[in-house]
Amino acid sequence: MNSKIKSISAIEILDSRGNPTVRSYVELEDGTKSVASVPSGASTGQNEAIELRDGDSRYGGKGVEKAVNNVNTIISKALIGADATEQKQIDYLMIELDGTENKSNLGANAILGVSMAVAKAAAISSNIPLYKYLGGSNAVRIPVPCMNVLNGGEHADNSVDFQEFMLVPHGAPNFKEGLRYVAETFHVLKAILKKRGMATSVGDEGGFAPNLNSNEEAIEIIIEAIEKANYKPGIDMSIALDSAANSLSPNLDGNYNLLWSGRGELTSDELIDLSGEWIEKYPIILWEDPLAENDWGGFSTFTKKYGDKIEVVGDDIFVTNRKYISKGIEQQTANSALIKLNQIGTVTESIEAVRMCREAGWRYFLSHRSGETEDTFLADFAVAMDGGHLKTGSASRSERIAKYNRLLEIEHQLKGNSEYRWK
Ligand code: 2PG
Ligand code: MG
Repeated sequence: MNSKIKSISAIEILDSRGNPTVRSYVELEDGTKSVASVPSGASTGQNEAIELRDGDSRYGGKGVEKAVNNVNTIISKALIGADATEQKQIDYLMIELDGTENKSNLGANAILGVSMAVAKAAAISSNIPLYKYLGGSNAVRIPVPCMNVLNGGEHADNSVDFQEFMLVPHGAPNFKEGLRYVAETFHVLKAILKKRGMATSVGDEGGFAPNLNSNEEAIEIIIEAIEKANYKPGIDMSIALDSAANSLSPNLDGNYNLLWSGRGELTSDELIDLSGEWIEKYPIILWEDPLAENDWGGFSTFTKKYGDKIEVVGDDIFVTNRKYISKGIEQQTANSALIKLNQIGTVTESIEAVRMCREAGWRYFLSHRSGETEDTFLADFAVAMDGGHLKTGSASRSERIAKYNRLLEIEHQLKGNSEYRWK
């Protein structure tokens, strides 16, 4: 095995929304070849690492030829000869090469594709599955699949305020069964919507996107589906929400507008109280971005009130960045952080964010993006990070299913040595 990097290159491909993204290739001296593709978000936090886009006439300005070119020239030149097993060294070399705080120079899309492809190449060359290569021999826990069956907000053109309504099969005995629980419920939900004459077309993450009168109606229809599928709400499976509250708050502060629910304008405190009523009433187990990214005070109040009952996850507020996660830990802003590889831009920094959460006694929730590809890196990464849960969309759209299928494969390969538990 000679794990020295022989060549690095990239091309422009399309993501699941038909927008350009970066695909990177790494070849090692021993002949190992790997490929990785970069995801892309729609409801992004202000402080995310920068996706470099061309801003010219191609693809409405969304082309990534500049990022591709940065891989093919600057990054490739700097990394040839480096040992692919030195992930941290390679990632920090790219960070240094970029020289900015948000990777705006080379582009987080350029850097992440290489970072992921390097990890894959090192795993292949070492003849170890990626999840074990990144997580060690104790990486045996398959995450509970939080399946986003109903889409709203910026991920669909319907009249639902919250972005994601997820099914969480924490009562299943293993991943295979958990996936079956939620996929069956997804089909029952479709039948219910159909029967009511509602749309069964899907949003960006593969969940249904019907027009509904309120967030409560969305939750209630999902509970009905759980029961009709013969599962017990709160016992076999619960509900997780991502309000993606940035999209409810034009100034990203303490003022909200639940446009579609007919609630009108709400202050941060009013929204927190309303959320509390729903937490009382419904089997909600996790709530992501219940408030907007600049509403740090609201987040802390929310966590103080409900953090002992549910997992409170910060996504846009922390952007997988240790700078913001550490502030959150200090101020008890939440009790969990969403981890998205492309929000920070390297595998190493994502691992460091996970480690920071773990050391603080926080949970961390591994996540895809709404714009995805067929790359299954996330599935292996989630097992490696041992976080106990992940979200990677619904039971439709192959870019989502690919990750679930990879998790089925990992569980199968572990031959009864795998674990499956919510906490
Ligand atoms: C989110 C994500 C993923 P996006 O808000 O958590 O579900 O959406 O990738 O559009 O930021
Ligand atoms: Mg989110």
